[in-house]
Amino acid sequence: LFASVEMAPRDPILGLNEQFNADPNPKKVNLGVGVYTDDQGKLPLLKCVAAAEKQMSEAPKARGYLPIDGIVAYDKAVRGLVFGAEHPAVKAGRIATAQAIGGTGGLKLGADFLKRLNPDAQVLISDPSWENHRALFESAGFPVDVYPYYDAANRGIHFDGLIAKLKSSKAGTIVLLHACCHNPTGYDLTDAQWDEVIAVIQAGGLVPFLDMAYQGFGNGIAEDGQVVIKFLESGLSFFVSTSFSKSFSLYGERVGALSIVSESAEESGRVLSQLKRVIRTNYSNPPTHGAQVVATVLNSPELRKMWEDELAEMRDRIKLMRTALVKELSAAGVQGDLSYITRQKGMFSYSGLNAAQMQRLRAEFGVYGVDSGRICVAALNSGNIQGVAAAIKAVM
Ligand code: PLP
Ligand code: TYF
Repeated sequence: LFASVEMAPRDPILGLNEQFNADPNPKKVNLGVGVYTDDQGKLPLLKCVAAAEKQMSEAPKARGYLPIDGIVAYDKAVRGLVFGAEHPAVKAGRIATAQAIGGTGGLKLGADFLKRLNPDAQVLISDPSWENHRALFESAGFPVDVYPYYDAANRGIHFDGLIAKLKSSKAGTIVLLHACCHNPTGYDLTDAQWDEVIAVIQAGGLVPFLDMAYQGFGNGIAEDGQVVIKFLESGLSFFVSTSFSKSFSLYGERVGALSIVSESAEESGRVLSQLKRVIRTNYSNPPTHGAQVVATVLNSPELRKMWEDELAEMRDRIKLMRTALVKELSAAGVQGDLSYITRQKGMFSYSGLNAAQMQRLRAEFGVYGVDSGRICVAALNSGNIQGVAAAIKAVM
């Protein structure tokens, strides 16, 4: 039966973890996968999460099947977080939100739904993007092309190229956009650039799909969410996938959501009914624990405040590491303008190092980053940063 099955290539990022774990170097540093660790190099268990779990364990509940679209209080809390509980679009019932298996699950639900709705559409992702974007939309049956994004020469965004590509795309083209903290480059559009993107999308009849995997890691929860509000105010119909993997440090619980903004409550009802069909034929209904934790935190003023503070702490520590990296690289003798490191947002820095240099970093120094040159600055800490800076200098 399986004689003709070929070995599939490893995930370029998750595959690095296996290599890292097998490396006997005691000084090894994992800057590959996008996971936040604290200054002790530990994956944090947020206090708000522990408190919610304590509450839950003190009043243990039997676990029946959840509704197909997930915990009602969770969906409502996510909608409030992403769009604002008081926004007229929310109050008008124009936004359907369904619990999903992580941000990846939210993207896949949206992709499967869109395939049924508009089977001949093309999908555009940024060049470069999170590797899984292409794979995921291709596996849903779409041809996937790219829009220009990273401008290596100027260490920023190739905005003219992006706009030109959108302008030349057919109506109905699905455009996947990183709402904040672009993975892998760390470069985000400015407010004015978002306005222009929205105008072009609107004029061309394109379908926006926002991927929000790092809300709160850029400038703040509300600040990072402003992009979603801009789309909402434009009157467009669009998709938003949400991930709480990073913002709640709940990677393994697979907590996410898909929200679909439509034109009326009536339309939203029909859209949700079709979305539920996609869910039912994939996994029937979602799991309880992680979403219950997030709902408990978001719906309790006290725990929510705790979460906002803990998220701010993660964001501030990442910013501190960016400044420290600039300082340590300079101290190690790296010349030139390093300000791009502090201009980038979120967990990642596109270092500009090439694949050969990244491979040397791994082989000679035990510093694991992605071959694209991406390093996870959220995994730097006061104990490893000097060594990392010296290693980078050595391979330059
Ligand atoms: N989208 C982007 C841009 C990501 O970096 C990630 C990272 O994991 C995801 C989506 C997926 O999130 P999750 O781990 O919740 O599935
Ligand atoms: O880009 C990252 O590192 C994170 C984690 O297939 C990740 O988004 C990486 C690869 C993957 C799933 C998650």
